[in-house]
Amino acid sequence: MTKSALQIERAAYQPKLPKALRGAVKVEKGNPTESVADQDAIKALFPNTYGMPIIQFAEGEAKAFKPINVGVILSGGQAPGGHNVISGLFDGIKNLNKDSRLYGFILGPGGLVDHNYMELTSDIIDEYRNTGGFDIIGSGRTKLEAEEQFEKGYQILKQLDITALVIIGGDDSNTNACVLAEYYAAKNYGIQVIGCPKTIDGDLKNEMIETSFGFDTACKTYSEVIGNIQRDCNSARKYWHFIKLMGRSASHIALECALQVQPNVCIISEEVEKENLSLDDVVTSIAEKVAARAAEGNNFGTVLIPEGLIEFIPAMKNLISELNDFLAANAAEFALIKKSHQREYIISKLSKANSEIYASLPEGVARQLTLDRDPHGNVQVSLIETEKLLSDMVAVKLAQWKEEGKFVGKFAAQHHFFGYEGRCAAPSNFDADYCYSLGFTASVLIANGETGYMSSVRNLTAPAAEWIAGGVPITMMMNMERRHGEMKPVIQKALVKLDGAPFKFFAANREEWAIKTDYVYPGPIQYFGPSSVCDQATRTLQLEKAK
Ligand code: FBP
Repeated sequence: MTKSALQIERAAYQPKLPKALRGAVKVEKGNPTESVADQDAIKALFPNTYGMPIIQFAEGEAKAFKPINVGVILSGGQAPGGHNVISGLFDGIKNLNKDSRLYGFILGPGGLVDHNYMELTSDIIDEYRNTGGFDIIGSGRTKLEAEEQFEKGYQILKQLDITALVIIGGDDSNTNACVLAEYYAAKNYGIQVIGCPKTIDGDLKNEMIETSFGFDTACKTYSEVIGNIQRDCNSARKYWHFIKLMGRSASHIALECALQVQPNVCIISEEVEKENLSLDDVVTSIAEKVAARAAEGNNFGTVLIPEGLIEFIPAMKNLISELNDFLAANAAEFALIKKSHQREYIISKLSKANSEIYASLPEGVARQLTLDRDPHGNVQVSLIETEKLLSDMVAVKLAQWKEEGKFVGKFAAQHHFFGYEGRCAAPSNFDADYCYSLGFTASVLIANGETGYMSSVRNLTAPAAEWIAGGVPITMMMNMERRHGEMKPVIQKALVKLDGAPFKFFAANREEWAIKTDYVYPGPIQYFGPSSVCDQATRTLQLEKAK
């Protein structure tokens, strides 16, 4: 395999571990825990894995461990650092006993069900240390929920003498991990299941999980490119750039990028929902900024749009929710309707209010809303061109204002969607260290016989040596939500908190950023050089922790 100069240098990077993981480890257990909501329902569904204590590791005395065979799955969307979780896990189980073995299931949870696997030896692991991507074994979005899938998984685990499985994924995938842990515990199969918090979206977080891995690198990658666009737009002074950023539900990515680059406008979906704004309100607020800048002779700017926006506009949310239930219940009939008749068909089936909203949407967006849901029942918001929808509507509004004499400038838009550009970037030092620590932590949880836990590494704005490693019961993060028309136990998504420090900082500065051209150009991620440039956590984490 030909490698770039950076890849060659980067392969030699030794990720930093928390002090407690550098030698023998002692396990400290806290009090019993409760789920974040719907306690009775979650307790009834997870009788074997509910209420377990939080675990923290400290320096301890050396012990001998038998060799263990462990399986690993990469699940869901790619996020920088996944390979380091696997290398941390590999080094961790070899550290317990050099004869331990690691198996990777190919292309996500489907690999477990279909018995598609490979052994991950040290030669393979060494090729992937500190690299981006999930290509070592691939990823997938198969939802593990049927008993038949669990049993098929058990067959191959038993055959390979695997006694622990690590699922590296986001909220949906860790929900899978929890369901599987419960099932294997209930059956007494002797298989532990441990989760690791992955997602560039940053929405798998709570007190014990300060951030999901990949968020740091992805946001730094997008911020570099947005910074470049801002310099271009401040040079040419003729375009408004509408930039949609990934983040299926929460606006953490858009907010973090806004904190890094200081754009003219950044929409935060959670605020749109709270203020009960309509699509027209959002469009008007952008058009007002365009008009205000034009009045000062500045016919250029940047607008950051979170990918999930459409689902947070209350009227659109109702529409999507009815569409989800309708399409789940009538999938076969809908599949038979000709493409050219689908719009009319949907209009005729929805309730009056939703049917009117649906009918008012541009053709393309209406079609995008009926595309297949992902296996977890989510609308694939990455396929909805919100950046174009908003800029088209802003253009119409400004044309109207021009006639009324309220807009004196010119408006020309460029569109961008940043998502895939960052999901497989080479992990920043932060993600390289954090991921390696998460994987290593998973090995220690396994060594201590735990199941139904998520690997947790905290105190992340301190130097890595002071990070706190341990485990948090996955049931603690769960609540009941409607999916595919049914109530299901799922990990509660962490949305942007409007009373949290990152949003407050943004809100306090956004009016100034809107009118002034006060752009910040963060530049590319640096892997070598002063710690102030190479090892900084995200602005979100820094603001959240600066209490
Ligand atoms: P995960 O939640 O699985 O980490 O995926 C996040 C994400 O990158 C979202 O930001 C985006 O909406 C989605 O994946 C796109 O996934 P796909 O390419 O599978 O449609």
